[in-house]
Amino acid sequence: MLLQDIHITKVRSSRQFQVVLIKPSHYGDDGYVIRWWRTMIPSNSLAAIYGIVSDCAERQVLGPDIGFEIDVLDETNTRIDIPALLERFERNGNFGLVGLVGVQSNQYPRALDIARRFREAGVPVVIGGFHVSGCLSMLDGQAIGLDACRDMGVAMFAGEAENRLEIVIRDAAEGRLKPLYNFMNDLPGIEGTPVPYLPRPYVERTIGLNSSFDAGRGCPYQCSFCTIINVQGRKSRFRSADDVENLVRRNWQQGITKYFITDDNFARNRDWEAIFDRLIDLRENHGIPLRLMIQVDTLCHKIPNFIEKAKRAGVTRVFIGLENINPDNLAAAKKRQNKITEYRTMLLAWRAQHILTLAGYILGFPADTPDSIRRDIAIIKNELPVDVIEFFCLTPLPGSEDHQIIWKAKGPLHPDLNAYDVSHICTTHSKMSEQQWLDIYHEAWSLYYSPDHLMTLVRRGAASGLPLGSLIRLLTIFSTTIPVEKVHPLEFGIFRMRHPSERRPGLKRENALIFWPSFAFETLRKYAMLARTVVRFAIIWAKISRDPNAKAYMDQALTPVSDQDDVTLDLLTKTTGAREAISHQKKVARLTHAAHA
Ligand code: B12
Ligand code: SF4
Repeated sequence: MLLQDIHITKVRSSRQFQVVLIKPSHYGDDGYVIRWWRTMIPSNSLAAIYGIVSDCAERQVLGPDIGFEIDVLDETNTRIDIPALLERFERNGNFGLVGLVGVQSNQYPRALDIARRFREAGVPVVIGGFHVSGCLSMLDGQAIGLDACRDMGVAMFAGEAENRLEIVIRDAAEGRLKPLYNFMNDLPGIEGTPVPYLPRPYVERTIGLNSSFDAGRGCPYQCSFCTIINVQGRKSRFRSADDVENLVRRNWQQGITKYFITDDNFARNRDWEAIFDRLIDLRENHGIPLRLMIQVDTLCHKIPNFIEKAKRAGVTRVFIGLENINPDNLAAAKKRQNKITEYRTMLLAWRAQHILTLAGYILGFPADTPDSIRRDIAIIKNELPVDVIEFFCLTPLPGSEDHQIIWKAKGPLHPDLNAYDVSHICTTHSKMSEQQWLDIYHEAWSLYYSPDHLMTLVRRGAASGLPLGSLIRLLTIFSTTIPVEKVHPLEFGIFRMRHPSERRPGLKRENALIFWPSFAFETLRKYAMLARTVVRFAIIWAKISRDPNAKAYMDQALTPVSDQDDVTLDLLTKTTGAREAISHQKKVARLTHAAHA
């Protein structure tokens, strides 16, 4: 999108402080920024910072004579036209601030490339997000790459911006930005703070008008690959039901009713019930047709009423951190709260409410080998009633305990932060070479999304009364993104865009006469592949809708949980960890029974 198309929020006054909020993307394997015409999921980090900046503007934090102009640019769906932005800053005497928002480790190199151009022109720049916060929380204050900010004069912000952003804005307006704002030891309460919000023109850049909010932050568990607990803490902090109602009503006024609630684990949000109750009220008594996607853990079904209330609140899709089916791997990652013996009960409980399940599955835990991964995927396909699986490579993300351990031991870590996107290999594995690990990651997608299993997934969906259109849309995206676009489905969008100016510095700039024809050819090739998949699904859909017995379909995965599962299911018998888990469970049951006898 060019600058003239950008919707700019203005709070008018005689002098304007310009705020440009940029959520950087990262470079793909071809060296070009990953950018789409439209994306699937909005950036909640941008919505959160926009909400806070617009609150600062309304409160006139720079005094009554200074207004605000706020731009929001999500690079995954918007081209950052740096020359045009620089011209506008120049016309305003560089009175303003560029905020690089929600910058993850894989986005850090791109963020620095953007920052460099603004800093060369003397525009104040501040960077925030998980890379800076995670590194300052777990490393020595310089690693990894933080000195690049200091060298360029980019201010770093670690921690959360609620009640703090105005300090940065005032410093920028007075031309005295500090090198570092570190609030890591002082996480704010978020109840009553400005809520995440984006005006509709920005939301329209995502397909299906989806907005987002984080209802809470923090998770009580201690998974060693997790960055969240070291950045947002382990204590549950949450927005109140009033906050949530406020943001739902504001969005309703602009015709937006679909949300991704980005809490990593909404089931552990201490106020989940009050929030669900309010959403239920808004849906059932005030006619707001809410549709939600949430993220939960594998024990959420044990919380009384959680799944039932999720359904009534409008949840249509749930993302579950399944991570692995081998208890040895889960124990190695300190994810002992994941009990494989509960997986089927939990998945069937969501299915009973006709809610689609998407599970994250990590490849590269210590006990994994290419063969064990193939075996585990076959077990999942046959025995777990899950709809969509997303595979990730186990990655020591900066900010996690795993990363800290390797970094302290000076162990193997990929030197290019751009690779930390959980689809690349960033460290070594004791049982697989880097190539074997990468190969099995790619093979995993084709094993799960094989033509026969896609058919089975739709059959199961039809038998369980799942929304078939929605299921088929998800399966189309998840089965094609890796082979067609070579990016992870969570980074997917419609129509991959490219511009010669967006190639990573240091890589050769392609001649326009070669660049544009090859871009056109590549696009046609990809859409031909996509069309084939769409036709395949149309045939599956037609077949299943015409089948009078579709509702009666049954297989092992859909079979209700039984006492015999621990002797009949491969899930519970094929690994030593699973057998031990079962024998431990039986021992506990025996002892509990004896104690009550
Ligand atoms: C929702 C989500 C997504 C969504 C949307 C992205 C988004 N940022 O909204 C989607 C599905 C697209 C996504 C994708 C990916 N994600 Co993600 N995602 C999340 C998640 C669960 C929540 C984000 C959120 O809403 N946070 C709440 C906001 C308010 O917090 P925040 O962004 O940190 O912002 C606060 C502060 O950092 C600070 N701040 C931030 N920016 C700025 C800027 C300025 C100027 C200032 C002053 C302050 C400031 O103030 C903000 C308000 O308090 C986080 C985990 C988490 N709990 O944050 C992972 C997380 C950010 N994702 C992560 C990863 C790795 C990815 C992917 C690469 C991998 C993948 N395939 O999933 C892709 C990348 C694609 C992309 N383009 O983003 C990692 C990043 C770790 C790291 N060290 O890099 C995280 C931390 C999860 C994890 N596994 O550890 N993600
Ligand atoms: S359950 Fe999720 S958010 Fe909580 S510690 Fe584990 S990975 Fe992190």
